[in-house]
Amino acid sequence: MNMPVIILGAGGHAKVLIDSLLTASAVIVGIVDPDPALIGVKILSVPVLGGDDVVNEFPNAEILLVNALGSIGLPIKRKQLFDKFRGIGYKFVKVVHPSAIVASDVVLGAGAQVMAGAVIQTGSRIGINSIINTRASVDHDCIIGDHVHISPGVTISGGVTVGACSHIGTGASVIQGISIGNGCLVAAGAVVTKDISDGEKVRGVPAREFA
Ligand code: JB3
Repeated sequence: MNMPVIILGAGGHAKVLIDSLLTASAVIVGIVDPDPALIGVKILSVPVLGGDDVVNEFPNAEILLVNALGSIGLPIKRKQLFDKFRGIGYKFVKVVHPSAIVASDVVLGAGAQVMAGAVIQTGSRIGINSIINTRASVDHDCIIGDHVHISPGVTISGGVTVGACSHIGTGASVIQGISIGNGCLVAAGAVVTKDISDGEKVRGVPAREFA
């Protein structure tokens, strides 16, 4: 990474991303966050500079962005933030923690984030702005769509498809060959053994739909 970066958001996910970026010797200019009470606060030595308007002070050809807004449900706000800045020409950097194992042929979309201890096996593709969180495992030939959050400790077996804007909760498991639609929510700890349609929410073992 040879351009300085700005971090969008000053919460828990930001802290983890900053740690990863500092490990990779990235130059971090600062953090932006809408909460005025955070101005001047430092996260791992990186200061909060102000709100999102601060980004506009940096030409989009001279800075890269990191979307540090996480999500505990559907990643709608995270997608909106990404789209807002991408729409005015800013680029999002991929973040891959040095301890992650990513097979050589894996394709990571713009702004994809692969956190510590994650494993992504050969033949897989990760969409733009998606998170493969701490110690999650995505096995061979999986297609993970755009703006997806694969939470910590998730296990996804081979040949699984996850549609755009879906959230797979902490510790969930998905057996081989399953297709999960767009905008789906898989609750923490669920075991998915059947395909899931667009917009469906499932939980439990085996996973079943809930309202
Ligand atoms: O489970 C794990 C390992 N990580 C979770 C992550 C995936 O999602 C984490 O525990 C949290 O549940 C969540 O992380 P996140 O988004 O960092 O949550 P939180 O600690 O609540 O911080 C969100 C920050 O984003 C707050 O400081 C908000 O003010 C800020 N924020 C909200 N909207 C925004 C915007 N920042 C910017 N720049 N722009 C916005 O529009």
